[in-house]
Amino acid sequence: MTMREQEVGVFDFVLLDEITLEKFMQNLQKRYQAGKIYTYIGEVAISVNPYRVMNIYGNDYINKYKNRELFENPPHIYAIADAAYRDLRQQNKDTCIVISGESGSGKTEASKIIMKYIAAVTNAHSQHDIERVKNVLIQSNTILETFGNAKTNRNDNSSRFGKYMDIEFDFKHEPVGGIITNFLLEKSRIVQQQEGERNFHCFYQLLRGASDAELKQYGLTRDPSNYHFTNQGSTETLSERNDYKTTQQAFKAFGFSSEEINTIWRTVAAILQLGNIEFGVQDDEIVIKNQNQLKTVSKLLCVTEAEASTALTQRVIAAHGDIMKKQHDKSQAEFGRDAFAKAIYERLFTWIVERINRAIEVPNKKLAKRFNRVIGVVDIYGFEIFEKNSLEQFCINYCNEKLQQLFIELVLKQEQEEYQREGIAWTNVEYFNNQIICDLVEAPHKGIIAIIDEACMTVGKINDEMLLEAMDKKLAHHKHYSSRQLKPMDKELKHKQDFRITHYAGDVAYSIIGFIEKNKDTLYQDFKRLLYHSNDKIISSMWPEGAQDITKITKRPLTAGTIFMKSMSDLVQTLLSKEPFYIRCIKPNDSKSSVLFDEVRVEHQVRYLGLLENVRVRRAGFVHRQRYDKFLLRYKMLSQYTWPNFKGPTDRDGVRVLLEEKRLLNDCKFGHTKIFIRSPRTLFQLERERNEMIPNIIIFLQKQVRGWI
Ligand code: AOV
Ligand code: MG
Repeated sequence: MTMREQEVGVFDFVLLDEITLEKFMQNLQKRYQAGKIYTYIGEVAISVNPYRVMNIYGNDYINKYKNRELFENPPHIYAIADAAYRDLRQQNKDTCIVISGESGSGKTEASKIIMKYIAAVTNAHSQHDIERVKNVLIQSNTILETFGNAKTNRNDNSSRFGKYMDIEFDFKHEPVGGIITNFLLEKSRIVQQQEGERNFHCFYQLLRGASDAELKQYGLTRDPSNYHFTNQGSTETLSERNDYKTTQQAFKAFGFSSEEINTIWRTVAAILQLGNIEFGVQDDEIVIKNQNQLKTVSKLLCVTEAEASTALTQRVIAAHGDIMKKQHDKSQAEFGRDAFAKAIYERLFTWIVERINRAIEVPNKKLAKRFNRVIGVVDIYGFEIFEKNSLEQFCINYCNEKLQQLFIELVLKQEQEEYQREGIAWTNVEYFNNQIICDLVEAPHKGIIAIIDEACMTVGKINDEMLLEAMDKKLAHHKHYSSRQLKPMDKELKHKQDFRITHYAGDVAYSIIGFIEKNKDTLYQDFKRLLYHSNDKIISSMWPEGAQDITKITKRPLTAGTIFMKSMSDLVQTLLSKEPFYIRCIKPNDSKSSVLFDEVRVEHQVRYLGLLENVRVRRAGFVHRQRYDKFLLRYKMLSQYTWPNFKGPTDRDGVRVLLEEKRLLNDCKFGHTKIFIRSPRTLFQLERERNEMIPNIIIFLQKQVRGWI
């Protein structure tokens, strides 16, 4: 080990003397403490959240990494972004960058750093359109975070939706557009927040940032504790980077009209006001207790008070062609109000994403034809465990299983394929395959989602407990499933409604309560009709199905679980069609500290992310591989036979001659197009000798320029 390595550790885990968990942890900790937050495993970047502003993302760094090979500079996320962009350019391939890690590990920050890099390295002198696209790609994050992120107990700026973004390039490899796909927004947060958590950022931005006049227009006061939807968890002010003003500026950058901006904030206000509507019972009739509140909500949503009142207190049912009205009881009315609030927000969010997409889509047909390749960036919600875990966490954690599965498949497959393609023999490395957990969730008929769906489709009253019984029956023998009924002595399963999944990243106890309802995601038709008839054209456009004739609605909508499962499968297909790059994020501690390296927490993540296996796979094969021509170009000064130029027939022969002279042949294998080097020492020897030669080379070149040789 060199002096420098003793101080800052090795930059690539494959260079460790021994691949043990202990050595791995030592290296990670050493680097973290030396302020080196990135380390490689081959082409995979490990990133440890620094929880402080790092001075490593400026233009000087961008220039340093631009157009460079991974090993030419210290590890950095810019190097991965550059590799993805270089592959796209040089090999004309679609690429993608998959960022994974648990909640608060730094995925969203990483995705922003990548966007910033790609925007910076693409040609700065090109036409207006390209500048526009670059700007909006970056600005889109501001808007998405305002409406899709919230403070949780794990992360003050936690993504509560999944995001996949394609950045589209034309044949000159300039960005010409983009498209964002969003996955399942955690909308239950609108009506309920756990202790210490907040609603989506936009509510606080509006209350704290809008002018007095605006608030008056919306009938709002500044204090979030006045609103049921913002006073259940925490009402604290975060030192938010994005405030109301920044969001407004981002809207303008996208060319949102003032009408559109007005509708957005008015809708946010309407949701806050809707949450304060209270119901009572008078003479056996359901009534709205605070009529003033109703008046405000109606005004904000541009519907009549009478219609709003009807939709909130009764529903119209079509049975055998007849139309009947049925009064809600109090709990139905409250359920309806909450479902309505969640749905309004979800539609607003989807509308905003579509509106952003319209602004960044490849602008005209001519350009569309020239559009050529994409880089996809995946930033999802990270694996999370809370005090109470429900269907939302179940979906989020399942999504993380899927990405882990992809990593396992591709990182191993890629290696294997490369060795095969190049005609090199190798042995497999053992690893935990989480396919079994994916199956537990998604298998047709016997997976958890299928069992929940079956319960939701069953006519008659099936409650959550009955669903749990059905799950217990079908899954009793599954290694990764357990429940209180099956294991009465298990202390972690506190309630009889709890079941547990042993995820790749740890055990999570879910409460079955609410699963059926959340999966059905019922919203009374009455609300759809109400908003379809809103005088606000934008709001109305979000509810097209409100135009349907009630007697003709027969189709049962897909369940939330099935929609999510399908979107995950689509995402995986999309990623499989691209050349993947990985960033694996690690959370160093649970207290957002910039100095604490919690060994237990980190070790757990290193284990479940399969990082050690990743190093072994990388090592069992070869630490380094490079095309013959490139290899020769880099090291030809090391041999008199190859310097200044190799005169033999092929680059491959040149590489052989060079390695033979250096007595390194034993450590290398010759593939069809690439040279494979087994041990890091060989690579280091070559690099060291090259560094030593460089001064001589400079003198040589100077002499040559002056005509002395
Ligand atoms: P996440 O995306 O992985 O969680 P974030 O990217 O939101 O996590 O990171 C959480 C917080 O850590 C950020 O708000 C920053 O304060 C800090 N942080 C992360 N990366 C960096 C960095 N490179 N430099 C400085 N600070 C950083 V979640 O969305 O919860 O799964 O659903
Ligand atoms: Mg995030």
